[in-house]
Amino acid sequence: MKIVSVAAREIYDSRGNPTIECTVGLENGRYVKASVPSGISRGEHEAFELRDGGIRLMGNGVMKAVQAVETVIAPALLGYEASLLQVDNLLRELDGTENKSVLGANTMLAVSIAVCRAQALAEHMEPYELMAYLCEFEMVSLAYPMFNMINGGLHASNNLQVQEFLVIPVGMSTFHETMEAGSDFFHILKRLLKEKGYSTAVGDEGGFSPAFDDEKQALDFLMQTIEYMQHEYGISVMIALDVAASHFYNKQMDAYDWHGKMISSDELINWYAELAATYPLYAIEDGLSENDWEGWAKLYDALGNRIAIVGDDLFATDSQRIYRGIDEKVANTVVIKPNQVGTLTETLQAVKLCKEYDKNIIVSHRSGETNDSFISDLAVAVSAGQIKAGGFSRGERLAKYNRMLEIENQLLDIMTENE
Ligand code: 2PG
Ligand code: MG
Repeated sequence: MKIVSVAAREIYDSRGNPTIECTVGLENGRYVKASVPSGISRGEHEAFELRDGGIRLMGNGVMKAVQAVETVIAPALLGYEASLLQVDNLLRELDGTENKSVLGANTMLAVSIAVCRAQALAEHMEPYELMAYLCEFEMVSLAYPMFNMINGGLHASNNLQVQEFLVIPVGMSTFHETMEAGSDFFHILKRLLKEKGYSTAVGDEGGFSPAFDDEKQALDFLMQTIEYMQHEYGISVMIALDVAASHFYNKQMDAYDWHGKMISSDELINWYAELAATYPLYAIEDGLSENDWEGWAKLYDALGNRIAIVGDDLFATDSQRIYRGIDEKVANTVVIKPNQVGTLTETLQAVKLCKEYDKNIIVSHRSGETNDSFISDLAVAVSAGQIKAGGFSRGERLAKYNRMLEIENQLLDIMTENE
């Protein structure tokens, strides 16, 4: 089916910053839309995000991106088949750079996702079905949710340097049940915080952001909630941390600024080993800086057989960097974020590489989000081990989890029809 219109506009994300939304029209008279997120703890290896600069909207406007859609991309796509792979190729040709510095990864991704939805619509498929089909994956599965219960780092204004304290309820047989456990956890933690006089205001990703002095306090509150969940409901819950360590790494000193003290990667690794011995720790994401390959190899060597060592800023959804990581044995899990790379085709290529080398995948949102729930379709399409979409508050976070619930219902319906 042919594309008959491509339009874009500037909308606002969950932090009140501008972002781009793209609308694609098809010859059957139907329209589809997509909008893209934006991170604040951005890795330096991510593809280029096109913003206007200047004083309007503090330089963050995306009218240049809107214009790129309307003057460069739309004329090239009109009359073109709504085919994700072909359109992504064309987008990359039109941009012509490795890091998307002409059209912008944000611009390209908005179009790429809209076209994926358009093709799915034309072929009477759900977007997750279409992506699985394009990748030749024979089955799809629902990822486990990782709920971000306490926000720190650049996502909150407290003293926590670790950016995300996530929890993973384990042992449930459906996404619905896991969501119930997540909801209970969130509300029990809220009650505990209130009882101790802490703020229950939330950070950028919908987890609490109390004025804790240090990481231990956050972990203690999580442990109290975990014990309660175990005792009252018989549910086990594990912990994961996104340290986002690039953001307190000091290049000049080649050391990490940890609560005002300069420490080495070895010292951080020792702390992680202590955490792994003390807490029900499932994963550590970005435990070291995005360029500290040597440190990563040591971290993986020390803990890779016990917990998930997860690369986010380190890999930036870039197949070359993922390949280097496989070669240098630095991680067993890769975070996948489409806007780090700019097109869905490249995102799916990164996924395929991970699968070929048996690396687990976590599909992730960004800290600045819209209500677009596309990453849920992506997580299901690629049978990601986990999906990271925030805490248990803020509509733009729940939009992703709610789409997972919807997909679970669809898959259950298909299973019962086939019985
Ligand atoms: C991360 C992300 C999402 P940001 O580091 O994993 O949680 O944060 O979008 O700010 O880069
Ligand atoms: Mg991260």
